[in-house]
Amino acid sequence: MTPPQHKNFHTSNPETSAAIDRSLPEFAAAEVSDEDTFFKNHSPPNYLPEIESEVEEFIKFHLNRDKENAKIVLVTSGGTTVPLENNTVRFIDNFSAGTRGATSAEYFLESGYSVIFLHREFSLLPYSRHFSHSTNCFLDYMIEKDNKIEINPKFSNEMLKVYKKYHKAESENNLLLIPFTTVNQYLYTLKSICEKLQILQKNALFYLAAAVSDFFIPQYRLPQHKIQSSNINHDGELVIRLNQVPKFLSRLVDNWTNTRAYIVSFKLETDEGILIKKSKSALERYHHQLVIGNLLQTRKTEVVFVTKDNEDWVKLNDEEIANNVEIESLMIPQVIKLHDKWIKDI
Ligand code: 9Z3
Repeated sequence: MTPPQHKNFHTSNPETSAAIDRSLPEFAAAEVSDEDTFFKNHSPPNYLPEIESEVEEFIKFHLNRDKENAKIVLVTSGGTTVPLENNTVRFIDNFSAGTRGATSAEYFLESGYSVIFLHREFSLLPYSRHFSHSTNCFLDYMIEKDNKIEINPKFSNEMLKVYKKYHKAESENNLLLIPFTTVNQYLYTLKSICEKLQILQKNALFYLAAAVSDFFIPQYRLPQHKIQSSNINHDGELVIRLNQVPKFLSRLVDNWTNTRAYIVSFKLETDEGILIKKSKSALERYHHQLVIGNLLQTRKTEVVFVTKDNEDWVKLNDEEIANNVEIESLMIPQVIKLHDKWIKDI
């Protein structure tokens, strides 16, 4: 079976239709604390139907290949933006480069999972991450020889290793890249992919590593045009009011996914003293299977797996750190072990 050809979507430019759309009703200062209200009051990205059919095709392809054993993981990755204007000149963003998501996706692929990679456009991608965001210009990986361009022999061994893995994933149609930029695009696309994956039941795994904004400006309050520097108050300040992004995880667990799916969320903190407590309370609140806690400062060398009964730290030792071992190479086998146990027991 020939793998389907994927289209390229761009999510980073504001949708011009949305940018001039004032037809959305002026909602009475709606309390956007609830997920249903969010979806009622915000329009879906206009490219969503195309993404939905790509996702459907991808799932169909894998079910046709091996109905009983096809395992698909949805990996979310990178930060979401919060536009401050409808015709977006400025937006709020966060630190996430998508390292966790892109690296984890590679280890899932190596372990036989197919991956839907829902990522912030232009953040790190599986495989190309090894070269795309280095401090080298990509042309530094090349040399000119006899008026032809070649890979610099200095890098060719490393590149060949990565290329082989990339080529395997591509030629076997095991990796589907789906982009987002804004928090609205993220939530709509996430909901849609979750619903499509219900058919996989317990063979579906959700690995939610994206750093999703907690606050946003609802569409009914978003200024149409660029905020002017004259928009200041008496104290010379620009005041921006942000609403809370709905806690989508409860809907994801209770409604969007099949109750048999295995769901992993991440908890990010900066204060060591509250990491475990907050991870546990997320687990109790949303009733999913695993929370992986991490601190901003140490996220590349240690994480904690919090389940109903356990707290297990996964840490790189000094030798592993010196040898540039990626913590995801230890995390993903653990996640897979938990997913396998779930599949067996449920
Ligand atoms: C994470 O905690 C990820 O591990 C990181 C990865 C974002 C820290 P990088 O992209 O960083 O490798 O630079 N992701 C989840 C963060 C998050 O927003 N979690 C929510 C929360 O903490 C729950 S869904 O409240």
